[in-house]
Amino acid sequence: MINSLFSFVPMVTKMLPDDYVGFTFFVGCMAMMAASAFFFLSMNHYDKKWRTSILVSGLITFIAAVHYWYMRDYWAEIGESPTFFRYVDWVLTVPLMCVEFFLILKVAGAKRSLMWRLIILSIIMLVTGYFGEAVYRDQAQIWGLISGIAYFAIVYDIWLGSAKKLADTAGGAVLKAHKMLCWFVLVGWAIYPIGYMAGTPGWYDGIFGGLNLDVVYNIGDAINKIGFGLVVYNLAVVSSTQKEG
Ligand SMILES: *C/C=C(C)/C=C/C=C(C)/C=C/C1=C(C)CCCC1(C)C
Repeated sequence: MINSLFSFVPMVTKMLPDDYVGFTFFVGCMAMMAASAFFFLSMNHYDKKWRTSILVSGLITFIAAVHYWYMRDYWAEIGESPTFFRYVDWVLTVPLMCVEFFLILKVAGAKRSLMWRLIILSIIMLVTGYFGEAVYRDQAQIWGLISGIAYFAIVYDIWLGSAKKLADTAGGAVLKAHKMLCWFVLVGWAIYPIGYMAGTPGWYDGIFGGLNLDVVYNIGDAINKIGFGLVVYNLAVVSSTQKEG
């Protein structure tokens, strides 16, 4: 009775000093919140044409902050990997990262078809990953492979395909920002398959079995979501000051 009356009072659970999963959920949550405040508050300070790009940076970290809030609780209460919330978060934020490519390449005439192609590839990558991690765990290797092919299609498009051609046309600060985002996708996003291999059964057990899936994913999220946003933010800063000077 008392308990349900006071159910609005936040629950606090003990965190053990060697609970790296709990710790990275906690710090990740704070980092995502701080990054969101930063992006939202600075979105109006630069050239108007970058406003939507910085807004999307803030939305990515904000959506992640809310999911981290839940995942932190889920882990503390239930002590299991919050796979469902994790993939819901990704299915919302990764397509938004694809939108960022489109937004910065718009100055070079990027078409919506580029945006949709990247979005659809990212959704294939995530849905097949979810199948392997949560639904058909004994076939994790196959689903991981299909997911990896979609991932490489994204890498190809932005590094060598149509997105790269648009970035070349744009040149200058846009080309530089595009290159940085490409590096994030090639190196930063490659952290995720490592987490996947650490958390699912397969030929790779002997290599990545010692790592914790959630710790790897949490590190990947902090690097990629905040890093991506900062690249876009930096593009707005650089190209707004260039104009004045
Ligand atoms: C903010 C969240 C991001 C940037 C998440 C990215 C996730 C991936 C690039 C996941 C990729 C995967 C593979 C390439 C194969 C194994 C399954 C996944 C879904 C972990």
